[in-house]
Amino acid sequence: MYVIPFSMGPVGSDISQIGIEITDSEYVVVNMHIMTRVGKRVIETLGSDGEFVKCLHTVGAPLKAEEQDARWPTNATTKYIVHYPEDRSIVSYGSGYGGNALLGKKCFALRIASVMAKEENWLAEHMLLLGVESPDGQKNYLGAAFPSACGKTNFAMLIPPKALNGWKVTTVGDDIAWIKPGKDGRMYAINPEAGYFGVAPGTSEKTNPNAMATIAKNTIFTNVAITEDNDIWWEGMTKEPPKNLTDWHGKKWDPSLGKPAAHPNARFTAPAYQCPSIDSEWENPEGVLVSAFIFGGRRSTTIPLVYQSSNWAYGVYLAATMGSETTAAAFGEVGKVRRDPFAMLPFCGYHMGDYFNHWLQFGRNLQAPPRVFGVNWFRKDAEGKFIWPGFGENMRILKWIVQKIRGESNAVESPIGWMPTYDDIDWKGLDFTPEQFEAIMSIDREEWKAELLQHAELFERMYDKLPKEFIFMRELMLSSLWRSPAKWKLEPGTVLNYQVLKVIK
Ligand code: TSX
Ligand code: MN
Repeated sequence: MYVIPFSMGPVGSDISQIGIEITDSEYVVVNMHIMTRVGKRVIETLGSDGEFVKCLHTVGAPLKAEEQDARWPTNATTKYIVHYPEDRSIVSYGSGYGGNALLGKKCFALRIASVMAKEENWLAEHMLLLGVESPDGQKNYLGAAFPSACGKTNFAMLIPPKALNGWKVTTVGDDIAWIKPGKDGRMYAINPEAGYFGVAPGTSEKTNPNAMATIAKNTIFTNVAITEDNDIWWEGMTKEPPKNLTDWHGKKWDPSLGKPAAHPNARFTAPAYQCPSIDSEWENPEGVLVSAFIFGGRRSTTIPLVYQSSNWAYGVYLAATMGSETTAAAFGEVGKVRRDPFAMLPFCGYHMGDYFNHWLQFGRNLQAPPRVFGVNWFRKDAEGKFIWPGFGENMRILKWIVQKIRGESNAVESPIGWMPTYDDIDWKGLDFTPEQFEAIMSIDREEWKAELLQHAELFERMYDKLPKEFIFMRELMLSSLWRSPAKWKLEPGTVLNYQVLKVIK
């Protein structure tokens, strides 16, 4: 067995927490050394209060030879991933899969930490953290939560289009944020991790050049395909697969069988500091000041490209009702909206209703709660084609968001919150027409009535603990929808009647 003392967060930071994992897996040892801060310096910090999260992991009892999986370092048929928030411990049996074996990540930094956070008045969130710098050198940090398969790592490492000269995005984290209130009544966040455990398929020079640079060395690849010259490959890395691949099972890959060469959930484990866009403050023990949250899912209809909630409570509502359309047949019916509140459904260590109340109260206690935005990069046209180019072009939306929180950009009131008009977005270097903008921003009354019915369905499932604010916010939205045009549109240049308030710093 191996004993791994690790710190989630910079060693010695007030926001950081310590864990000790005992495991029988070498795979876990090497991955933990990249994903967390490991070693003697962790044990030395432990002295102050002696508190740590106890993590026990085994891949389990060996199976008969014919039952063995060729690649995954797991041996058992039954898995038990058990969390004990009361005594801050985790026991994981029978799985070598990252989320079940690298116990600092989902088990500790989200499931156990979310319980600690509730008790101690902070937040442990399934969020990326990024910095946005404008040409004048001003910088804002944002947290963003998306369900899986929405491109969180790509967004965290976004490279702005050339035409948006001088705008820069920096990466603090791509998966988890721990957020504490500062003495100044604002929110400060750290990335408790030290590396990226990213999904490999789909990652390429086109979709995420910063990730490709990050994984150029010192990286562990899990369940990828191997090329003739012992390099790695996965679906989406290049347009055409190289010849003579070895698949993730270690067998010669036959493309004619229609099966992927790399496992769809193949991973890279890479040190965060190798990312070209890593933020200068990413290891600041005080954390970074968070001025906004972004929430979004994969939705082909209904949800507009971007909108801002009118206040904190609506922001919590927006995040609580977030959903994503299923893309893989493995998750049941394709194209159905699955609600994933705050992208935390699999990761919250206690009742979701209590969690919503914690968020509502957390914002109420702050002098200046962050602004809250909803986004949807995935709306489709009548032909089923994505309307929005996405990826680096998302910088145009980020620019509007950041200027909005600074009091430098405009918005109009819609039935669901504040929205930019066509004229409020910087279109330099992109051919995107007002008609396309309307197609991606309009609010369809019938679609939204159906949406709100689904919210009611979600609320029913947690009825006894649901914040009563949600009932009234839903009701208010419903009545504004009923009384607005059937197809609510943004009229460019004609409805700019809302005064922009300068935020007092
Ligand atoms: O990560 C994505 N982002 C965020 C990037 C910062 N993806 C990939 C999702 C799977 C992990 C996206 N896919 C995004 C996006 O903004 N948008 C889309 C949809 C899309 C896909 C392809 C094209 C346009 C939109 N265009 C062409 O392929 C040419
Ligand atoms: Mn995640």
